[in-house]
Amino acid sequence: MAEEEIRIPRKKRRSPEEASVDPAAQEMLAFADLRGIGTAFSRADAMAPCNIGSAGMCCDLCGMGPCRLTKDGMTGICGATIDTIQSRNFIRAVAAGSAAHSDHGRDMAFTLKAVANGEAEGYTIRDIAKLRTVAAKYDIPIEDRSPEDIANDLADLYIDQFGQQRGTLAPVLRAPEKRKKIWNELGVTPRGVDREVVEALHRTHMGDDQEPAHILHHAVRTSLADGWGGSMIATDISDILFGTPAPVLGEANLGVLKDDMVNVVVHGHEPTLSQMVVAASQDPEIIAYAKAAGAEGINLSGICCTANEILMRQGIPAAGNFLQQELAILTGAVEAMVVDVQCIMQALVTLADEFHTKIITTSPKVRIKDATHIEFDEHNALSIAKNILKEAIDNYENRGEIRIPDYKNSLIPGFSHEYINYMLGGSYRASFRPLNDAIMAGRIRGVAAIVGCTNPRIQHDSHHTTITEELLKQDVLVVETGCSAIASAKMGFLLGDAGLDRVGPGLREVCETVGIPPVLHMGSCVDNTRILTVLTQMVEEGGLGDDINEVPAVGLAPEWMSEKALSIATYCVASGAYVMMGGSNPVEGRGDKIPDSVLVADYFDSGWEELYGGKLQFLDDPEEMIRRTLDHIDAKREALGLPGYDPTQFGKSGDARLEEIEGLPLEERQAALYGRVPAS
Ligand code: NFS
Ligand code: SF4
Repeated sequence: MAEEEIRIPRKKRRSPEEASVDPAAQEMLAFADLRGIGTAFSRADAMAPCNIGSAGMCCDLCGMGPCRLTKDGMTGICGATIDTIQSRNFIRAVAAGSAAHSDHGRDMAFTLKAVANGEAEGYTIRDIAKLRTVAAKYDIPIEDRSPEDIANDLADLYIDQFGQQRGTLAPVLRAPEKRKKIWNELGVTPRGVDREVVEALHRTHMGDDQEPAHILHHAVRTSLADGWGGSMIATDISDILFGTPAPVLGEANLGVLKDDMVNVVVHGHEPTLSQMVVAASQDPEIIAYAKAAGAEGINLSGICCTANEILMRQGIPAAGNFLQQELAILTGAVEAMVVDVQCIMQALVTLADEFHTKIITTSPKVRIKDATHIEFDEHNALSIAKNILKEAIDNYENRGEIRIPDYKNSLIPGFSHEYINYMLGGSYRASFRPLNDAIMAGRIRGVAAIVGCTNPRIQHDSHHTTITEELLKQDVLVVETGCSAIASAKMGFLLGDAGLDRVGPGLREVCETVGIPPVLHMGSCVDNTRILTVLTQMVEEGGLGDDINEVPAVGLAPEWMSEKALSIATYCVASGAYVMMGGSNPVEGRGDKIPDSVLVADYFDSGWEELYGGKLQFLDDPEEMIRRTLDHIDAKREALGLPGYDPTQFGKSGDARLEEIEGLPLEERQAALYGRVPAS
């Protein structure tokens, strides 16, 4: 096809300020430009996305193709229509995302099994209370049994969820009753994780399922095996082995790297490795080894979701989110970047070649050509972690010139659903009542979950922070995970007092009373299941409807890029949520002239809404996402018969009120505070 017909947009090279809103990232991008070093940002500028593929109009499922459907009414060589092709591409992405999350969950289950049998060096069961709570949900006996015995049974049950052929995935029982009924009636209740993923691949082999709605029906089932299966299992076991998160003080951005220490950055997703690297970095023998090499010690930090795992449990700083993996290396101060699985760019190895950084792959599933491979094995994890750190320390002497941007911000992460429950009600009456009440009274207008990746095709962090900033002003409580949470952390939204002057009056009252930041960091991407749990508990608490789709809440992934994000979006929609994704739209291309064709984008919207009460939209403009978020929240409030949003009612209490009356004479101040002057 001639190039004019493909209409490749010629993109210009962006300045560092256009590429990212983060000053630390800008500084590193300016340095990369100066040195002529390529990054994902410059490569995104140089390579326009294929506008056929990006709109979902390309099929490469068989050797007769790839077939590119560029005109209305065209089909593939086999006759496949555009809606069939888009649905097949979409379910394949969902299957890959679901597989990635779930395989992580499977490895966690094997680790739990090894720990229960005393075969995993260095690991213990840290949260026995959570172990007992989770086991009890599945009727695993807990009374008079050792944690190891309970863990052994739970590990067996969880391992079985992956290969289960019939019946219902065990964690599904934790969904609201009404939701489970919908899934059962529609036939999308997931059976076994592996079964749904394999079936998704089978159905999309050449010449199989070719009815878009039927394909997408199974996309829902596959995604539910992730959200209410593999991911939920991963979160449960991470908490049991490494502790359920509670607020800790942390820091985020490249400024957490230290000029006089051995900097080791862990990047990827699985806490099994990173937790052991944390333990090894505190070992006196390793610290002495680092000192002998002339460093002050070891400075550990994280990138991507592995950063979130150790940040929310140990307060280990986050060097940045997805798009900062290369930028960390550009500082010249990273002795080793230790990676496990997912979201790791191959470009790291070539980039590291320009500096002294060692890229160390550790997963038996992930190797990168020319990287150092030190294979991780949970049976002798601590020794392996120490070896990895020694490699990094040995590399300290090779460090050249360094440039660490002087930008970092403090944050308080660690808002697991258990902690939110506790913080609202205290230990004796832990409950979601105060949260529901605050929403019902209109102090909190609604809840937005802002999650997901950063994407070099969008100004880095800009959508996350624009949307977060505006929703907070509108009294929307924001919960975040993944790279989105790191974006907000860098902007200072994850601090108690620091963020409150940027928050609407009602939400501010709640934050001051409870003592929480206006944005709650709930963990990594697999921890999006914590958000499902919170929504379920809000429903069970009463007053906000009896299913997730009735709660005034939305989900946003404003800078998505990974297939996992599509799986998350789909299971959230199937759970009843309104989900908006920012950036590329994989179902943008439409076969509007094809007789009887189902428009996939419309099906995601009104079709899914009819079935699940949730819907999925792909939008470019963050302002539009904000507008739709508020409209949706207000519509849900109205449907519940709640008072309309009225911020003028609030803000007359707490710190704001004190500030306001501080300058007044004593009597007037007392009158303002107590409504009268107390008798002396
Ligand atoms: Ni989620 Fe985490 Fe980040 Fe996106 Fe990648 S790190 S699992 S996929 S890029 S949020
Ligand atoms: Fe083309 Fe059909 Fe093969 Fe896809 S499955 S590549 S549309 S012939």
